[in-house]
Amino acid sequence: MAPGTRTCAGCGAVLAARMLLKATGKDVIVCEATGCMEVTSTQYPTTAWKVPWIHVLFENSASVATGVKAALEAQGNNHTQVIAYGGDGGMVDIGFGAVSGALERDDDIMIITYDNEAYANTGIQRSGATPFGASATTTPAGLESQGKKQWKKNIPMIAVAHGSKYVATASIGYPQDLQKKIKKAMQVKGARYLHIHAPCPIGWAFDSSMTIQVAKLAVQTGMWMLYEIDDGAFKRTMTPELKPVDEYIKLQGRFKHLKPETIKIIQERINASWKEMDNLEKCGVNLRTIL
Ligand SMILES: Cc1ncc(C[n+]2csc(CCOP(=O)(O)OP(=O)(O)O)c2C)c(N)n1
Repeated sequence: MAPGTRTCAGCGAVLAARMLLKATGKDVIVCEATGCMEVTSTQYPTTAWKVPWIHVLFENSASVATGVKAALEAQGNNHTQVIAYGGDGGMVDIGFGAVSGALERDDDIMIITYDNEAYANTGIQRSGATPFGASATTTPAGLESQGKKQWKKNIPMIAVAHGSKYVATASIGYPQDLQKKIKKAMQVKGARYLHIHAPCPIGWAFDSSMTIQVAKLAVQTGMWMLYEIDDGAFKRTMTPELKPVDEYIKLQGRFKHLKPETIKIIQERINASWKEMDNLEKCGVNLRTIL
């Protein structure tokens, strides 16, 4: 990824792309859905991508990646990694049918979501990955609405339920963990799924100097949990002593309307998931087998 993109100051998504490519090296083809990382990186006739990159529709990056992989195989090329890449709107919602198809067929591609928790480039509309309570332009906080009413959609677990051999969550706040997971995923044949949490200063309303701090706090409070599911075996890759979620929430304008009782609901949900993850690790259930 070349410097000089037109991303906003403090953009987490461009860091995700940079960290990803540092881990993969140059023998990759990226098939990217429309979204922030496309509009900011490829103003005609320039490009910030130093690897082959294809702009595809909002809804079909995984299908295009499958086709590219098939074409490479027909040419006898079995070394180039093909990546289906997109934001949460493109991968978790509108392109999810294509993602699901590739996972179910076990196509030999890496499917990667950079998750800025909104349809950011079109004006911060809520997506399936927007967290509960967050204000977005389609779930605004005000007298009639208290932000998003639903919880964040859990695509990593849905990917495992498709039988994916390697699924992981990552964060731009922890680059080494992220890159280790990318490298590991590259060794696996079949459809692999990685979900990278990438804070967005504009959409989440925090100062652009705080992107990494916000990313780290998401993990340290349990709002975003780092784990991998390797051949069905679930393992957290970071188990911090969880800080109160308020420390994460209070930094962001999208949550500023939340009342203490709503923050309590979020905290309880985090505590419950964390406990279930403890149980999952202790009992050693194979998720590929049971889901
Ligand atoms: C079928 C279709 N619907 C809507 C759009 C308009 N559109 C382009 S990008 C985008 C939002 C992308 O959101 P996301 O995938 O989360 O990526 P981000 O912008 O946050 O990086 C939308 C709604 C489109 N290009 N195609």
